[in-house]
Amino acid sequence: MILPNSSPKQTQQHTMPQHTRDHFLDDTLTGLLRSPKHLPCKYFYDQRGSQLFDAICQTDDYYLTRTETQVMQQYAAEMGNCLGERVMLVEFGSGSSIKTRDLLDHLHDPVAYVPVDISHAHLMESATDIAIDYPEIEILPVCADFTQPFSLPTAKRKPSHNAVYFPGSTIGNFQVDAAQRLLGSIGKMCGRQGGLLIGIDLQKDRDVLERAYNDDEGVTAEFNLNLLHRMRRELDAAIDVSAFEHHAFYNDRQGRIEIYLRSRVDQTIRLDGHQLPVRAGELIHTEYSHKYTVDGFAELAGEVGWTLREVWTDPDSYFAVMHFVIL
Ligand code: AVJ
Repeated sequence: MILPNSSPKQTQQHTMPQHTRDHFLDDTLTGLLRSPKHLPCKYFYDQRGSQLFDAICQTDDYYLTRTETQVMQQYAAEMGNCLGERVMLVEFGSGSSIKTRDLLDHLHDPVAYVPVDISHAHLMESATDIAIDYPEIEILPVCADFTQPFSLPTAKRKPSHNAVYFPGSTIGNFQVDAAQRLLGSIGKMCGRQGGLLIGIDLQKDRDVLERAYNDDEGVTAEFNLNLLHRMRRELDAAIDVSAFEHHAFYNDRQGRIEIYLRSRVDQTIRLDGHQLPVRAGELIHTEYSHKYTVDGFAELAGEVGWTLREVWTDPDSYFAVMHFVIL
């Protein structure tokens, strides 16, 4: 991978992905030996999974990305002002970095942009695209699993402060206690004067939520099932993928969408010498997507040191982008 040489300011930096085959195998085995069975959603995002996620974002039913993008476009200038001068902007789960552009366009003399993503191919592709379009910003891609500690790269110029941009309501994938721990460690990583600009999917009508995770075109189902295909591809697992189906619903007591793979038949998954029986109708949990209220999320973040500065939402209040600071 060669980054374009349009500016001497640009450097390339990327560590190897933390997600070796061994981690995938370990986590998969551990999850399938548990009862109820579970597979971590972070493994959705291989190359195919990342493509499928982008396709989900294009469906009519999945309102999140579209709505968040609208909010970003409408309020990017205000957000840029809030983030302040000479920021080093670190993006968690940068994916294809589409929404980032609105923000980058409105930052004031940014010192560096650090996209962090688990998918190496996706990361380098989008970092290259950004580097072409923003030759004046130092781009420092980091391939990492942001649920694990990683160190920030050093920019050539000294930033006045660090800010994390965490879009996409990805924080919703974490259980509430884990989400809070992650928010706390983001605070530590940012340090003094740290900032956090985070996208949050808000609680709303059940029908709207459930349609978003059961889209008409079946892309979300394909995305979920890709995890099993990936196990076959990368771990040589023996699975009858065609006997599994996508199952997603809103749990309003917990305020979250819950996503499962359900086997239609009794079958045995063979993985790394293990035989893992799956009963007909049994569910394998793959993902939670928590939905918050603005106040509820502000309280959660407040408990680990973040002070809410500003909130931007769409007219239907489907999605919020919230700006926090460390005082
Ligand atoms: C990428 C975490 C925001 O929870 O809505 C989309 C992932 N899963 N459809 C979400 C997802 C199923 C998505 N996030």
